Amino acid sequence: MTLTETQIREYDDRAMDSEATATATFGIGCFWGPDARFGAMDGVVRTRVGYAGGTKIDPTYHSLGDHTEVFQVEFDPDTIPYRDLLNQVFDSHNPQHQTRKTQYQNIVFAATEDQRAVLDEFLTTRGLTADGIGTRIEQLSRFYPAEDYHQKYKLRSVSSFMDAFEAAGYSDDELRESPIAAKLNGYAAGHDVAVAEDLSTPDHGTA
Ligand code: MHO
Repeated sequence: MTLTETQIREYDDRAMDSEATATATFGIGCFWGPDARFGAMDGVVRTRVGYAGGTKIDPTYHSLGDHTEVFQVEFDPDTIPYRDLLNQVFDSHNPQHQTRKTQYQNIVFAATEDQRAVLDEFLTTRGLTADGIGTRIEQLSRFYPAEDYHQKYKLRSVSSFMDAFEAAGYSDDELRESPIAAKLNGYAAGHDVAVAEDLSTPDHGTA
């Protein structure tokens, strides 16, 4: 069976409110992959992809200016502490190296003083310092959400799931912000997800 529109709505109604989650933003290359991988993780409630780190106003995918592809996760810190996210991020790129193309640079945005303190402590345990690595460490000034077709990119290729969101009456904005969509996006990319609902094998037929 595939997910029903009722299951979609119920999952999202049960999910933790945005006021209760913390938010972290990272860039580690093309944003489609980490959007799916981090979305699949227990404790990650919402994800979205976008552009940040530059100065160009209202960047778009084809007119990115000096921005970088980034993904943003809203997470429950009691289930997945910021430190665990950092572990995943630093296991997924080489901090001693930086990509020349600004679009795909490795970048960690410390959103709060707390995040910055955890980051500095984390780097120390890895024998690294913020000043001594290729990875950019910055304050997030502004996050521009990417175009709809980049949001939940892997999920968009599974027509049975997309049909269910359409039946549930989800707009593109709602799909981007949907907690169950974050899980299904990870599932569609082949990651394990802890979702109680019985999921059919993703059918990558016509989208
Ligand atoms: N141009 C690459 C990466 C896309 S990513 C959103 C591709 O089409 O696979 O930069």
